[in-house]
Amino acid sequence: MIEFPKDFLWGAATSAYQVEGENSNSDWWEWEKRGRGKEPSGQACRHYELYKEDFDLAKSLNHNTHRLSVEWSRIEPQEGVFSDKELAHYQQVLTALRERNLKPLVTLHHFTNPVWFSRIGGWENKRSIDYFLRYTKRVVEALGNQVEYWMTINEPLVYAYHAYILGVWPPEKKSVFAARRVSRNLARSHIASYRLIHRFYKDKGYPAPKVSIAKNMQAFVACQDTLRNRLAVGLRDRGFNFDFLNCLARNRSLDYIGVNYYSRNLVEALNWGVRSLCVDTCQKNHRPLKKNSLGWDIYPEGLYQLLVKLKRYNLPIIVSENGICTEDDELRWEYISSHLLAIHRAMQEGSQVKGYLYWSLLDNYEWDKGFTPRFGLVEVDYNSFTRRTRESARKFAQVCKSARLDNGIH
Ligand code: IFM
Repeated sequence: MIEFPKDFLWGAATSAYQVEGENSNSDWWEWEKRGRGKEPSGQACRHYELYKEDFDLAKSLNHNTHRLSVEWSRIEPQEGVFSDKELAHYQQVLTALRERNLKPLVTLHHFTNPVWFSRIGGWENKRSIDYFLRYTKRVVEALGNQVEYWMTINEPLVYAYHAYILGVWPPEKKSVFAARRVSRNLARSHIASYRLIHRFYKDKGYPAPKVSIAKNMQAFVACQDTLRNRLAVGLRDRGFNFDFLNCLARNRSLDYIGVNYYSRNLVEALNWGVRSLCVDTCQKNHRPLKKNSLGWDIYPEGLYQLLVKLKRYNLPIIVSENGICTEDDELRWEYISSHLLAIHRAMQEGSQVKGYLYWSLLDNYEWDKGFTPRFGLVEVDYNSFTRRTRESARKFAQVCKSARLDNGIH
């Protein structure tokens, strides 16, 4: 039996666009209307109306924390025009969480933008930093009295990679230069927002907030131990996992580190070209592992290794996303429990992990992959919008309640 600290944060995460439904002022909505992606998000999980029921479920599963995002395109549907109605909605959402003793962790940007913002160049535009700052200010003024934990931006490099290099998300660009501009503007926006949020809390006399980003991290593993693969692993680990965090840490803009971890990238660089060193993965099914329904390897060891490496920042860590899409609920529990064991092992070695948030509370809209991948602790029927708690969610609920997990050793 292993034990976690009594004050550990336990819960799940969602993002507005993936669960709320009808986010019709967003660039994603417009993109879907043009027939892009697998299917439109439509009503998603109708969480915009059903949030109280969903938080009742989280409460019944012994969660004490919930990560959510607020939707910029609802709050500022036109440039400079803020919606008091939508801000009031999110105030009610936060009140509903607090009434259930669920600590909110609020993300300001989770992949989607207002249409007006994307029309003026989105994150490529230098002025994106000012726009994001103005939005942050309004949100923090409206919600600051209810929030201790903020995440400014979710997975900045995943966003830049999909939208500006692979070109599979709006605005479908394929330019390394554009992606670099975007990631630079995202980093600057975070740093400016971090400072604004801290200043606001100080001026109001509120206790200091905790502000970070959600950083997607991957385990890069050499398929075969060759010099070229080792070089490729080093480049990817640095470029994808650490450079962005290093920049934020240098600018003293992290109070904790949010880690989103899912899988391993099995590196096999086929030649010495930059593309090969940075992108090629093993296609020969060497070193096979169990996979989720999207084909991602299940590799808890990678989370352990990353958490140990993150000790270099000497900051608290929250695992802000970790989860599996699968039709096999036993595999879901195997995934959760093995990753919790990995976290505990890293904590034994000095990693300051303070919480674990499963992705996701509900089955939801998985971006360009549509509704097929099932990540939820709770199953959603997309015809009737009824919810059904999965067995894995009940097992996880026992851990949340007792802060203990059976590791087979008694
Ligand atoms: O659904 C996404 C989420 O929006 C960001 N992190 C990864 C999840 C699973 O792909």
